[in-house]
Amino acid sequence: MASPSSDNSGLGFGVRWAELWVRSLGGSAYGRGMSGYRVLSDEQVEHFLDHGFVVIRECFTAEAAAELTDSVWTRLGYDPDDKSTWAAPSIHMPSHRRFPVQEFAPKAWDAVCDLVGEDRIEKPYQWSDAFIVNLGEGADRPWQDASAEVGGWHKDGDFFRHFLDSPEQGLLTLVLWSDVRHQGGATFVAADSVGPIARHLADHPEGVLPTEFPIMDLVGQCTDFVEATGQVGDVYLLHPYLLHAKAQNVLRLPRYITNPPVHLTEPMRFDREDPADFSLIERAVLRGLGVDRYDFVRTAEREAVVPERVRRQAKLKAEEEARLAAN
Ligand SMILES: O=C(O)CCC(=O)C(=O)O
Ligand SMILES: [Fe+2]
Repeated sequence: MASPSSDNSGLGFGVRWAELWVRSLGGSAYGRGMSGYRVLSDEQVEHFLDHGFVVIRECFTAEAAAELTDSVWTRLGYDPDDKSTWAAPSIHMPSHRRFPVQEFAPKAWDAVCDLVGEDRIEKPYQWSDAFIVNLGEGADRPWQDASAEVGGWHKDGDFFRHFLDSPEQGLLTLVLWSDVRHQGGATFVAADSVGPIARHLADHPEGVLPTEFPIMDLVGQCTDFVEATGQVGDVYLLHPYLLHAKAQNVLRLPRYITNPPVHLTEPMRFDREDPADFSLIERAVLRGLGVDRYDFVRTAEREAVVPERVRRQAKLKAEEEARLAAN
């Protein structure tokens, strides 16, 4: 019996040649790997569908991060060497600078394209220096592992009424601007929350306001909890439905992340003619609902919500600008 490698005629040879050719391109940037994706491996795709997230390591250097994080202490008005000046345990800072992800972190950009589809990403797709700094959240109590019982679980998107197909938050992203260690102020992720959220949104075609999710009931259905640790430059790309919570920072090592959403150019679709057109985000929702297709019919208008965060961050920004000017 001829082995596949000895088959130099017809399809076998052609397939092998194509594989070598694609490999020589690195399976990214110029062409797609055999999996059909720019950077995601088949294992990462399966991980995303099973656990709702993937980690893309080393998307930018520590030096590139430092250029943006260097001014954090001036902006905060705290002394990095004197913890007694760290007035707030965690701070959601406003943004001063925005920059294109495609140039700053091309690997992360390619992975977002793999998950969402490049033409479905609202442009410009930018990140910023709106750091979420965790200096010592819950440092006054003993460490608790991730579970449904720790506080703070939420779904991101405080600025719109949520529907099953909402385009406002197409992907949740955790960009690590510092090393993030176990017990050092990471983010907890409920990795099996796509199903509960998908069912809740499918049951509510009239939409759900950000404050209206029955969070304890939803997170109570979850058992797969992850602490999103990593190194500076790592990027967690998470399904927009994933419930998550700020973890304690009992180590009191300064932790900086950002959580920029990806906006979609159009609502998600769960009834596409050709199943190959479903994005991985849409496939994860269908898997969560346990169906191959779903005809979602919205029964209320989309609605923007202006969260209190906007006013708070405008005030913080003015204070930060005054400190930067005085420095
Ligand atoms: O600080 C964190 O780890 C999470 C923050 C977060 O989830 C948010 O601001 O929406
Ligand atoms: Fe969040």
